[in-house]
Amino acid sequence: MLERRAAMTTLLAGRRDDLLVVPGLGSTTWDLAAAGDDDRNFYLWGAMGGAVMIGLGLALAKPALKVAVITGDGEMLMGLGSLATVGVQRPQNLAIVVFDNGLYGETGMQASHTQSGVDLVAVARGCGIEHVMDLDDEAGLQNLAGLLRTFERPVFARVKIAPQDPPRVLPVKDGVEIKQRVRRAVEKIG
Ligand SMILES: Cc1ncc(C[n+]2csc(CCOP(=O)(O)OP(=O)(O)O)c2C)c(N)n1
Ligand SMILES: [Mg+2]
Repeated sequence: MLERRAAMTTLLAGRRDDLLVVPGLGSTTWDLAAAGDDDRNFYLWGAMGGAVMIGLGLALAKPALKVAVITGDGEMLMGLGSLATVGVQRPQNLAIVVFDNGLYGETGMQASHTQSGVDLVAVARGCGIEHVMDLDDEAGLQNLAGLLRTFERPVFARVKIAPQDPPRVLPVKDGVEIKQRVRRAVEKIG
């Protein structure tokens, strides 16, 4: 199992270039802010279940970007149907990374369905996402970090995350400001 803050830092270490990140609401947003604030971070403060759809829209609208949705298992479970749409649309520039702690962490560590046998990697594969990864160690994480800079077809990765609740690092909360920052970043990339 991996520590969430270290995992996020590893995934974003080095040059990000054209990589836009859409975190899920709650813990992955705090993890992303802790790894370093950046205009290329499209923080979601709400919209549980919407991260993959938002990432898909960005990826389709801006083919020059690479978009990584990095979300939690609870958030992914709420938006499970989005994986079917990704499987059908096959965006070449969308990667989905799920930090799976088997918990609804932000709301008090209640057990999620991934603790009871729901296999998100199998769901993604069943939806037609061919490039899937299931990882729980540093080597796998390094591999995924490299892939996030180079992938050219949809990717789904489940990252097994230890049940921790580190102190929150809160990014900017104003929705208009977040939107404008991301727009600025996207315009720079092309
Ligand atoms: C529609 C909706 N239902 C419930 C919530 C409350 N809520 C916020 S975060 C969260 C848990 C998210 O769990 P997960 O995505 O696994 O993230 P973790 O904190 O475990 O990394 C819940 C239930 C919400 N914000 N919106
Ligand atoms: Mg979780």
